Amino acid sequence: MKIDAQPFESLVDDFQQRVDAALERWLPQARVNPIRLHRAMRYAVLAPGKRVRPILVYATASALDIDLERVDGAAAAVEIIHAYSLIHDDLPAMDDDDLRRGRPTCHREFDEATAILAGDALQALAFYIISHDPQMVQDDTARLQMIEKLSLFSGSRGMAGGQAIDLAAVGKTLNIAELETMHIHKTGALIRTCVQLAAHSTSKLSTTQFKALDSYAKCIGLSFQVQDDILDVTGDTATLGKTQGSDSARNKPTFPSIIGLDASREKAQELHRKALQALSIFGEEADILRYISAWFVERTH
Ligand code: GRG
Repeated sequence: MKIDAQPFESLVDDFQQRVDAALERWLPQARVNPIRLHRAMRYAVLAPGKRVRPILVYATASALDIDLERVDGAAAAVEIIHAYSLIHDDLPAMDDDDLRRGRPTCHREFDEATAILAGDALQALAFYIISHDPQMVQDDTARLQMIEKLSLFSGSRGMAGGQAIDLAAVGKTLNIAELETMHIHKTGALIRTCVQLAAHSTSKLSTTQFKALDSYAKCIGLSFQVQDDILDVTGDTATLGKTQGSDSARNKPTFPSIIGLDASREKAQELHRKALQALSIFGEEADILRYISAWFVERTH
């Protein structure tokens, strides 16, 4: 299916601006004590990232005709969890990276202890937002479901677990199934959360629709990572805003290193096709989600 990208590009810009405003509202001011910690939190979150995860929250909400202010908190919370994961991932004890989003990593700009604390405090802030935001759906059961999903998918059975598998895999030979399992957790789980948080913001969704959206999210969560691995080989550091080739330099298993570049591209396209297939029960109201799936496999950074 060919989607006319133009109307969606400006919608995505709107979503980016919208989440930036929400993040600004929720983040502690830099002049408030403890100043250094708050500056580090703001530095990491407000750095120029793509805002893929909040965009997905808003896109799912708009496909489901949910008022966007109802998901501002969810959009901010997933981006904040993502920012915490990047801070910790870049630490010397993990990937030991110097560059993130085109800037020095948080521990390089501040110091290791501040970076660890900034990650910790951001994780707590995300849960504060989800449990507190007065604009969110006024249904305690739905709010609890969102807290449950965010904690499950970002914890040891989701993103943090994927990171543990990743660290254990350095220098090892993984087969494609093992690599997929790692990425389904490390990258896919938080992307899946984005769609589910929006879906829990309405009571009008049938189980079939919820499952279809979840299948879509699983496909694009993995395609995003396949494309990330491809870009680690084909991208350049300036465009990526992080060090190109860092995965292969660290001897990390990636899709191109296991199945080759061409098969990796085909894999990304296959996941894109499956994502579109999962959305087949929805009409053109879900075109924004179809566009996002295409964007994930065509992006250059
Ligand atoms: C430390 C608990 C813990 C988890 C770390 C997300 C993660 C798990 C590590 C980041 C390293 C990495 C390359 C993960 C793969 C997911 C990914 C592609 C992250 C980068 O996300 P983008 O491209 O980044 O959305 P921006 O900067 O645009 O937000």
